[in-house]
Formats: sequence, C-alpha cells, structure tokens
Amino acid sequence: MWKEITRDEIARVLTEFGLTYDDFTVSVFSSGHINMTYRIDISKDGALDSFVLQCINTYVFRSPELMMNNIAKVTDHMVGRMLADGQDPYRRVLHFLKNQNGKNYTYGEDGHFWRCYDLVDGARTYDSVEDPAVLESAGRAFGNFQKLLSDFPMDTLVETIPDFHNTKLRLKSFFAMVDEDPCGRAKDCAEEIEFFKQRKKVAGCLIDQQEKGVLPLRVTHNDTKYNNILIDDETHQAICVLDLDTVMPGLAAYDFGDAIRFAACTAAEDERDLSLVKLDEECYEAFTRGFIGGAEGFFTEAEIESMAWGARNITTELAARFLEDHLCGDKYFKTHRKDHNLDRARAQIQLVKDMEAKFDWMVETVRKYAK
Ligand code: GN1
Ligand code: MG
Repeated sequence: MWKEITRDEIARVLTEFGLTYDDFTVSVFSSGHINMTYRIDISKDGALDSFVLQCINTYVFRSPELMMNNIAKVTDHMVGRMLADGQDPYRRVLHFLKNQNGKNYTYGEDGHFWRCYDLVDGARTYDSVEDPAVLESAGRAFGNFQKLLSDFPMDTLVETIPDFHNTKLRLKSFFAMVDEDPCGRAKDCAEEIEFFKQRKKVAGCLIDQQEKGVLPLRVTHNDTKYNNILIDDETHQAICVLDLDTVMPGLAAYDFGDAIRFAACTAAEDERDLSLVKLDEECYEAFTRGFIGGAEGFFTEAEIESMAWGARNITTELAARFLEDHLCGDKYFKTHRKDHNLDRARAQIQLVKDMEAKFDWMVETVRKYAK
C-alpha cells in the first residue's frame, strides 16, 4: 500500500495541514513495523522547521479517525495534568497539526490517511539501549504515562484494535492459522508450533486474572518499545512517549513486559543467531527500577506480582503474532527479508525460554523495587 506515495502527494498533504514552504525535504524516519513515517524539513523565508508526517496503515487500524480522536483526548488530558501539577508540557506531549477543517488528520490519494506533528528538537529515539541509566528513565516515563492517565475516563476510549493484548484470543487465532496454513508453511515450523501448544494455558494467566477482577484495567500504552520514547540529546533522559495509536484499556504488566521484551534483550528482535538472544539482567533491573520505583506505590500488590508474567506472556504473544503472520503470507508486519517474521518469532521464542529460566529472579527484582 505504500509504493504509490509520491512527493506531489506529500506536498498536497503539507498544504492541507496549513504548512507553506519555499522548499522541503523528505526522509524516511523510524523503524516501526506498521505505519510509514517521514521526517519533513521545511524551508521558508530562510528559516527551517521540521515535522513528522505519518501515513497510517489502515489494514491494521481500521478506524483511523476514531484512533485520532483517542489521541486528541489522551494528549489533551496529559497536557492538562502537567499544567495542573505545575509542569511544562512543552516537548513532553506530541502536538498534532490540524487540517483546514480543524481535524488532526487528513486524507491523501487513494484513501491514504495522514497525520502530522511537530518534531521535538534536540531529542531522538534509539533502537537499542546504550546505557541502562537511560533505560531507567524510559521506565520512569512509561510508568508516569500510566499515572498521568489514571484519572482518564477509560470508557471514552475506542479500542483501536479490539482484543489487542488478549493473549488467549491471540493464541486461538494463531492455532486457527496453523490449521488453515494458506501458504503451506506450517510443516517447517513444527518445533515452534509445539512451543505454543505447551504454553497455551500459562500464557493466558494474566487475562484470566483480569477477567476474575484480580488485575485492574488501566489506560495503557500497549506498545512500549524503547524506540517509542524520545530521549533528550543533552540530558539523556526520556522526555516524551510516542506512538499513541494503541492507547486503550489494558494491563499494566503488558506495558512493563513489552518494554522488557524489546529493551532488556541482548539481541535485536529479529536476531537469527539464537545463541545471542537472552534476557539482559542489567537492563531488566534498570527498567524495573524506573517503572516500578517511579510509580511510587501506584500499582496494586497483584499488579506487582503480575509484572514478570507480563514480560513472559507478551513475548509469547508477540512470537505467536509474528509466526501467524509468517504462516498467512506476511500481511501485517512490514518485512525486509525472506522469512523475516519467522526469524522474529524464533528470537522471541528463545527470549521466552531464557525468561522462564530466570523467572524467579525476575519476580524478586520487581518486588525489590516495589518496597
Ligand atoms: C508493532 O509499529 P511498531 O513497530 O511500533 C506492533 C506492536 C509490536 C511491535 C513489534 C499496532 O509496533 O504490537 O509489539 O510492532 N504494533 C501494532 O516490534 O501491531
Ligand atoms: Mg506502533
């Protein structure tokens, strides 16, 4: 769906968002698997200004207008909370541009759905952790994100992807794809399929607890990858949470866990050499210190006990999502090489196995910082 995006279309979209220019440059920005993200540098009367322009993947986000509505509500709420607490929201909350009709999105060619926000100067994202102290600040920022939204009216949010982190339903859908096997790929994944059969029950344990009312639903981010947080170039502190597409009711443990899955791993998400894929204990501890310590008693005891499970279960869930996409012919996640989703699934499976081996330590470490 992306091939047809032209410079002409981008020029028209910029105008729709009220931007005028003498010239502009476009560069592809971000390593996300879903949307197309561009950095736009505009020159006008000798001055420069920069923006992030995104074309939303409407195969994944079926109701993008409702999604942008969610985002407007959530960002307004965060700004309000920060101002009420005497804090400056500048550079800490994304600011979306409005189109001629006052909407925070606009349509381009062929139904392309666009949004645009101010680029935050002097800050950038990272795909891997260079310094655990920076990861600790990311933990604090993601923990604080939940705190800021703790008084947000949850029932006003639309589920942008229904049952996004319902691990039980994710696994059900995975096994249905194994049965359907539309590309004839299941025969080469017998070992991986067996992995999920063995973990089917345990991977749903937090959803069970939520259904029983043991774990509360909160307004969560649901995509807490390390590269979804902006780090200030000078202070090396996390300043702003990005990618609010999946802000929905969810479990705190999954926000904790997804961050661990991505940032506290000794290898990339798609590493082929599985001997390199392990839970990085130093990073795990640093993120935990930030996320749990920074929340200052905000989480219930049951939530504290659920955090390490969140890491294990969301990693299992994502492994299943990657493998399901491989089996169905790579329709959901962008891929950059043959069998890319299979490689991703295998790396995630390996990470789950290492988490299982280190699980008692993971639970203890969370408890230590909750005291
Ligand atoms: C996708 O777009 P990105 O890369 O931030 C996905 C997440 C996965 C992640 C895996 C809407 O996020 O759920 O955890 O890839 N987002 C969606 O890297 O499916
Ligand atoms: Mg995303």
